[in-house]
Amino acid sequence: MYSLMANCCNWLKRWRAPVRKVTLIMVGLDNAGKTATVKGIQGECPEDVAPTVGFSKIDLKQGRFEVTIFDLGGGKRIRGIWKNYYAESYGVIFVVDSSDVERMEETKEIMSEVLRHPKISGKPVLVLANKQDKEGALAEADVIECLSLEKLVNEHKCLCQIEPCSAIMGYGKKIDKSIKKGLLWLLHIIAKDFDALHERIQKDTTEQKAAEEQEKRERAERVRKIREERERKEREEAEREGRSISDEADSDLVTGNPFQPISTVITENEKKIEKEKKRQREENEKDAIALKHKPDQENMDTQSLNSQQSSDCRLLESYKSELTERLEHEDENDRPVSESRDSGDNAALNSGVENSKKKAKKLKLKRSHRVEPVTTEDGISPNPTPVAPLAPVGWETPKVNRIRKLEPLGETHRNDFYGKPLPPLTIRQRPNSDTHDVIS
Ligand code: G3D
Ligand code: MG
Repeated sequence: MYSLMANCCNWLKRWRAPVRKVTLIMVGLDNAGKTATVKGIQGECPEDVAPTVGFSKIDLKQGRFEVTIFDLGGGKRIRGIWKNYYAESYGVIFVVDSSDVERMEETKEIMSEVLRHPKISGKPVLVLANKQDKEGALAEADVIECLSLEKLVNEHKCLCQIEPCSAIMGYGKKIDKSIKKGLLWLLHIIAKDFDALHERIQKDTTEQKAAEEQEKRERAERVRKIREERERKEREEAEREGRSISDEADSDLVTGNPFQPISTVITENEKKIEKEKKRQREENEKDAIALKHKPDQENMDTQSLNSQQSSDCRLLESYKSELTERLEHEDENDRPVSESRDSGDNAALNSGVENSKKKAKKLKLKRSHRVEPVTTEDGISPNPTPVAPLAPVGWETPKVNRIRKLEPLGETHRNDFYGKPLPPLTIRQRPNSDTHDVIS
């Protein structure tokens, strides 16, 4: 009855105990049987295993423990990574190939190296004397002797247990009992001193992280210095070869930060445009100055242009004079024959008696449209006799002989004086003239 109650209390204690996460490392020489062992623990067949590159990790649950085992590669070149896992490790599983007597010395050295590391010393160690199924395998006592195990563990204050086993004997529930026994022993020792171990591991991992950060910074600094040195050498080389530094500046522009605020980009563009405008203004001014000092040939061209304009003026004047002549001629025709003979007298006084009021009114209306006669410079005298139809001013007509009756500009007359159709009226814009139409 008493023992039953004690068992119940123990069960309750275990049930109420918190889940503990424990990390273990599995180390030893290559080919010792580490991967085969973890596979067997995990429940996989340990027969077909490949050499471990780096490390492999398994997670398993054992009682109130959540166990993580790091199976670290045992090759000579990879052993350097072991120390990165020491800080977080609660205990060590050291696998020995008991059948490989030749490598016992090497095994001893490696074990010594591991146990004397400050992050391992004082932690529990499980030694698995593996491959006991093989012929010629060293027994437990021989392994202890070959490795000077007692001395080592005492030196480094590590609690130790050695288990002769065979990893390929079975896996899962049928795993070699020695392996299972050894694992339980290790977890038991860890559980006994868990708080102290946990505190140490926390401290060690914090220190290790700080050291890693420091190393990272130092590495970055080393890389920066190497890069600076390389760039300095490249610059010196470029200077020796005579390459310009502006090329490097251009390359800086290209490799500059492309993500700039839009306001900066707009301001820069505006400055560029302003600069370009200024440059163009200066060029125009230069051109204007150069034109002033051009040779006489251009002056001659200008003179010919002016003469052309004066010719147009003369043409216009002749047109005006012709128009005046025509109007006067029409007036004379409208007058009575007696008056037309005596044109020198004051016709207005006499005609008031002889002509009707209607006639006078018509004459007045016509004279209101008259233009004062102008004597042309080239001596062309207006010819009152209608000979040929007048071409519109602006056409290349050298001489005006006859002016047809002036008509309102709004009306388009298709026929000339003789009833022949006229070409369409074109309006020529004179150079430097504000008016669009010479006639207007
Ligand atoms: P390692 O991880 O420590 O490097 P492995 O070693 O687990 O890869 O095993 C290396 C070789 O030893 C494997 O054989 C494996 O089958 C074998 N081995 C592991 N444990 C035992 C054991 O207990 N007995 C015997 N007889 N052999 C074992 P291969 O041929 O695959 O290289
Ligand atoms: Mg392996």
